[in-house]
Amino acid sequence: MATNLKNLSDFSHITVGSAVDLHITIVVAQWNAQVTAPLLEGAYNYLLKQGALEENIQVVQVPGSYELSSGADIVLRNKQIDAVICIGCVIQGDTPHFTFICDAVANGVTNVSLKYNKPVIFGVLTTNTLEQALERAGGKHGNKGEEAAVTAIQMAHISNSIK
Ligand code: DLZ
Repeated sequence: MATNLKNLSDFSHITVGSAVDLHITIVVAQWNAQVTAPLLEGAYNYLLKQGALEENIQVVQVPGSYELSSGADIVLRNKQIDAVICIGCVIQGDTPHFTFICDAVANGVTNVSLKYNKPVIFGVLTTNTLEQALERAGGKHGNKGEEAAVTAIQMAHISNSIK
């Protein structure tokens, strides 16, 4: 949120805020569904907890993380919404695919966000093992889908407040 700060090192004004008036789309990859399903649940339930209306949350499935940015592009081209959350999980394998997919989705998400001037949140786990991914999808390291929803709400408010 834009604010005039007397103390420039005070970051406490960045709160999560309400999602009551927000329209948010979650684009989720089907690859590694045992990880992306709990991430999706974490994001969706957090939006509801912050007051978002079910009818204002759309979920769009795409095949893999590589397709997340084109999924976000399709959504933003066709719908007036406040933010997109991209959820995926890329797990390191024996071939260089990991690097290609991670680079593509990270750059793609940034580019779509800048193209439409809308928050597009990177809720993609990039891990060495399935175990590490599960630990971050509701396990001992929390749920990164929920964290992506926190960021989406914060960025939507920032975006909507600066005109
Ligand atoms: C092909 C592929 C591989 C090997 N691994 C993953 C992965 O770990 N996580 C993921 O989300 N997607 C993977 N994919 C699928 C690609 O993202 C993409 O769907 C295909 O390459 C088709 O463009």
